[in-house]
Amino acid sequence: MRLKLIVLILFTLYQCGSGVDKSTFKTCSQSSFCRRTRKDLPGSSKFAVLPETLKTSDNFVELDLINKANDHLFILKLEALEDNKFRVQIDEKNPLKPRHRVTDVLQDSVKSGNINVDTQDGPEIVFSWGENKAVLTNEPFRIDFYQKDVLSVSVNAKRLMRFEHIRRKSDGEPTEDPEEWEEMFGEFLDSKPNGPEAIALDFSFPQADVLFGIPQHAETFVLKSTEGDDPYRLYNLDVAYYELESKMSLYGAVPVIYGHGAERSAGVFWHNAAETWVDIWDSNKKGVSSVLDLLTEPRASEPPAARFISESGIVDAFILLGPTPLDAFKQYTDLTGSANLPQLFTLAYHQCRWNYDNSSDVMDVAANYDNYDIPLDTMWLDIEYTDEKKYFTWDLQNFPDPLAMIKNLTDSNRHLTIIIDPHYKRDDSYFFHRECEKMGYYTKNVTNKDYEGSCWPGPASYPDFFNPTVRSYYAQQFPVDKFKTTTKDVMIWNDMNEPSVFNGPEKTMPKDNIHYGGWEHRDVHNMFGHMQVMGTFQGMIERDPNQRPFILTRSHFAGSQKYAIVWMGDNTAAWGHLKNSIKMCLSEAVAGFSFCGSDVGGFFDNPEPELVERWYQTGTYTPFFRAHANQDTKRREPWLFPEKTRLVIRDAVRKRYSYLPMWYTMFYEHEKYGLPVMRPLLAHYPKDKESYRIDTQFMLHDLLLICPVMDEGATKIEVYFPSKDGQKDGDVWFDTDNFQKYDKVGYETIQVDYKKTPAYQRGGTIIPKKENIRRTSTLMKDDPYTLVVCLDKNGSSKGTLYIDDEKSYEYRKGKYIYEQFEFKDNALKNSFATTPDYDTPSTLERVIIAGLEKTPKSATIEYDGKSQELKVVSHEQAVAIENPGVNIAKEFVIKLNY
Ligand code: MIG
Repeated sequence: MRLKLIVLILFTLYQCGSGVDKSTFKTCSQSSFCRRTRKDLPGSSKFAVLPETLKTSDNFVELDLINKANDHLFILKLEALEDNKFRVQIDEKNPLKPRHRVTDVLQDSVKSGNINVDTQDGPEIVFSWGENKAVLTNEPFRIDFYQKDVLSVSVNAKRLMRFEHIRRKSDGEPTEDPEEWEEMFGEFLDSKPNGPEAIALDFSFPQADVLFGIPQHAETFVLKSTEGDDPYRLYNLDVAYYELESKMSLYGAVPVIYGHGAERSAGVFWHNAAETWVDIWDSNKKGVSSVLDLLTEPRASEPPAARFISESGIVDAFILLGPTPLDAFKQYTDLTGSANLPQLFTLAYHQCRWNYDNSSDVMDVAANYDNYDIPLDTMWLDIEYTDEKKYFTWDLQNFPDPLAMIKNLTDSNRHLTIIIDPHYKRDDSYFFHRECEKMGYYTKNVTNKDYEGSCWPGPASYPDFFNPTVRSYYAQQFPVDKFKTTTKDVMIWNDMNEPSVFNGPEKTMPKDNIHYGGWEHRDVHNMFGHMQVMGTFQGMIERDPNQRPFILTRSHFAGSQKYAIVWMGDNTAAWGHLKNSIKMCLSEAVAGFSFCGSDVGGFFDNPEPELVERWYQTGTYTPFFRAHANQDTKRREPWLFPEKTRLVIRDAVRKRYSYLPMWYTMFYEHEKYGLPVMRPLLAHYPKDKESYRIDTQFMLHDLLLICPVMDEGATKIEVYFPSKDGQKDGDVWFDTDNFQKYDKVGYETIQVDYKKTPAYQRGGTIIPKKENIRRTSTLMKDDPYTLVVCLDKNGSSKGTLYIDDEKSYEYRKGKYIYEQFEFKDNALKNSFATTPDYDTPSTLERVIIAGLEKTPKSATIEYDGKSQELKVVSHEQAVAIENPGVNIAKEFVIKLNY
């Protein structure tokens, strides 16, 4: 009883108020290492390279680096990597004890290549690899990276490097900050047994106008200057009621940043999992923004720059030299991986709520989707399905027969996703706890006892997912002979894995907790969730080796995209949060997380119908499309709204389903090529400076330009059509609703009634769709395809289509169809890079062509040596070639007849 009360109080505190509780979380000045590092000012650096120590091997070079203020020695290791990448590592030469190095993030395929030493006498050493050059200045230490002779990234140009060597307290080295050896935050003591061990380094981007990246923040896509403000923080935290336009940390932390300008993009991946703060100096090349700017002297032009400040670990920075934005994004996924092709149904529509109360609630909601003719693929269960928040158990009162309930869903081709959190109830009657305690699987506190925190179940402990044995033990819980109340169709949601600890400092684990290998939580905090999702992934593979796992995770780090997808956590039902969801997903996408979305409708509070309508319409075009709501909100399934709203929701969801072949193809290409699915405009229009700061529009691949309506009461919006050359040369665009053509660059006012979501297909592309919408995506598997051909200014276009069994790993053995389409000289042709090795009954049902100058009289299809006349139906702004009927995996040509 007492326990329930405490949980209730904590919970109420958590839920109360509708604003973030800033006092729960540190500012930079409340964090000793951030505070003292921030006192370093640009100017002089104490670090110098000792050129006579140069050691070369085939794949890397090493040099000693000295801190002239105290003669402490470091090793600088330089490695050239394939495809315009470079790695810079700095560690102590003779550390008192080893410093933490991140593992479990980099792809095995990351290999160093040949590096040449071009010059080594004099004040500089010049290295080259491929088309690139690195110029190392010995004193003060600095490295300039040139891509094809263009200076693209400079390291330590602002002279802000800091490297606190590990020391003994008894050595009494001079202190810079009273809290170097022990730190208080409110009532929380951080014992800091290693003392000060922070590192910092700055990176300048001479070619850039804007910087972006380092999710997860509720901020604009383009990063803002941090002068006079706190740095952006990367420290995974559970922040309820998070505010917009804030540099505070949220649930995920991905330390990759990009600089972009008209000629070039470059990036830096800061491979460090400790708490990190990032200072931003933005470009002062930007235009005049106020009268004051006109009156004041312009500052000397300094390129945009970023300083990474981490509490511990080593300097391990990957320099990504682009030169295009897409090159840089690809270089990042070369290092950290790209998402596996998801099962197709996961790209369809999901319904969640905290909570569906019992089995009949779940089944009723699913049935109502059928009654109201709205497609749905997945129902979700939040924490209340468990027996007293003991994960891997069920509340058998409310869910008396989970298998029957799951069967009810799967019989109608649906799935269930359930939540599994990383905190485990300290209850001796709970097998998972008993076993973890007995086997020593829990994360330890500073006195090396099992760490005990508080979360949903009350007193709880946290498996040490960093330990491979613990991960295997956790993974073993998933197979259905163990987790008997589930089936192989059940997917997994990992929440609260920052980790969230109700009674911990900043609502997370103390930094002096101890993980596998003796590392402090401080060293690895940002990876805790990453290690859990590795375990979940392993468990789902052990459950069914031939089914692609689907995992939603709240906490994430660089590389988590290989295992799980992400969302924006506890957003609010407010217009600003709708807009924010696009900005945040764009930042996630360039940091490897293409499969991303926000709680449709907003988690906290009750949305007005109009907001719900606009959120669903936006959700049509965001990769992860899930409605979700907090416990104390009104029920808000689509049929609980007025009919108008319900029909808007229905249209939005059905539109999503019509585009599923495109989504699936994009995600196949994401796995194959490592490029984001959701893209900022600058990815394709790098020279268009106006487009850089636009983060309320986005592109899907290079196919669609999406301009969702995200303002209350809007009757029109300003759509920006980007330019290819930074001036007047643009693409042509076709409104996806009616194929109206826009051949223009710049802003255009578009009228939007409540039904309208401006979305434009780029001229020059071909998009595969399915137009018979059914109750679930699985039912549409063998349905026929429609190809939407939008012509460019030369009357041609290209596209792709990917098909497989939508579920298994057979595609890795070649069981798939990957098809190219090309329209030119009045004919549409397909071709296959590899012979299709998957049988599909799907045919081609229709070809829509927009942008033709004249309407053809008819069309002729040729395949299998036969030819057949086809009917062409003329619509206002496009023509439709009806029923070609050819199997989609056959080679064909369709010619237009005039
Ligand atoms: O502290 O599981 O972001 O989606 O409904 C709240 C209950 C815990 C936070 C997640 C939210 C989920 C909720 N969880």
